[in-house]
Amino acid sequence: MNVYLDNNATTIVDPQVFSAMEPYFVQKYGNPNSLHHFASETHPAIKQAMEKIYAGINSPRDDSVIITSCATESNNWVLKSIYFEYILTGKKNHIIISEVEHPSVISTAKWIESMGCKVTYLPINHEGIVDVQSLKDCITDKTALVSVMWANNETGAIFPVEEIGDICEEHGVLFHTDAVQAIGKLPVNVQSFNIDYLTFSAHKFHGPKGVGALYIKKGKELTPLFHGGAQMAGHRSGTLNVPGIVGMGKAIEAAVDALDFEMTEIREMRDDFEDELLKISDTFVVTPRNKRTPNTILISFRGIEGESMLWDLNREGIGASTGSACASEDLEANSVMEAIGAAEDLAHTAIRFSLSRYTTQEEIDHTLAVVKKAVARLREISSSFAYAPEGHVSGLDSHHH
Ligand code: C6P
Repeated sequence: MNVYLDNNATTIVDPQVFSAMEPYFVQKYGNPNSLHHFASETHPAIKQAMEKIYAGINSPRDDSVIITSCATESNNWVLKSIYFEYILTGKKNHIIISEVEHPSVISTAKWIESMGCKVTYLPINHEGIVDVQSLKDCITDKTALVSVMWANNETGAIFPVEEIGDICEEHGVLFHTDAVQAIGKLPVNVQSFNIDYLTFSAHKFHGPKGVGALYIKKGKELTPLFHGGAQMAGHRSGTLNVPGIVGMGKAIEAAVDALDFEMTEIREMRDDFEDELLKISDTFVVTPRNKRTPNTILISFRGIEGESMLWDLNREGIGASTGSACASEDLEANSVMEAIGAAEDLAHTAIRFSLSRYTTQEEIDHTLAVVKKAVARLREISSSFAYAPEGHVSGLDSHHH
């Protein structure tokens, strides 16, 4: 049985999305900016898809949604523009991000730091949630940008974006949020909070890979990352990715339609799965369920190296991860667990299970059986489990049974 439980890394393309995209490869391939009849086949499709994308985040038409190639591009664009507009010009000298942002934010911030800008990395608390007080303590009128994700990809922790947006507004500071893990899992409405920029990516909600977007509030325009033929109103040049944009439109429409299902049925399936996992002795989950996206579990199994567990799961057809997919090759401790201050032996034992609307109960039952078998086998051969001292301080609440 094949079980895919790595939906925070990427998702299966919804078959309806694939059907919507299919005509735009071989049958309808005109450049939508051309003037002939080939273009008139693709131009309306772009228009319709863009309407769906605006509607998906409830963006007013006066604001901009710019299609990019991925969330990494959107995140780079915001931070680098802020560098060019505010830091390089000397208008401001400081940006703030959280210490558990995706690498596409952290690495870009580190580059900006290397160019002489002050960067503050906000800590997370024992529940894995960014600490708002520390933002209040460090924000000043010299701060150009705050960039804090809506939901964390590893733990699913939902960050207080409403409060952060308010604090930014009070100080006249721009606010960017990476909402990659929020779309399709939580209601996302750019008008409900003070948000200047919002990043999202189609392949995280059953759309195609290679298509992302950046929402930009009216009046908060950025320096283009790509100069050229002035597509996307000059914000992002390059021939439009017609099938990709059509796919993203269909995918966000379907994701919004399925949101209730995600927040009830998938949440319930996740909760039951988690209850069963926590019955295994010496297991730990950091972020409380009601403060998490409905599909995600990051769980530590004391004494079991995360990679060994993945190997046992994979042999039985199950795909999960030890944290984010892009960090999975370095065999380092889970970065969120480290940020929380978990003992190293626990930070190395975290496994992320992320469900989707395609996950079935049968798949979860199979996974549970395999996890139980793997835990027994791996603890049997684990020296760190055997020698962990009684009452070992981990920095986490334990669930002993
Ligand atoms: N996180 C994960 O396994 P791209 O690939 O550029 O469309 O998305 C990057 C990205 C940005 N922000 C967040 C919060 C993300 O979760 C991701 C992708 C994957 O967690 C791969 S590292």
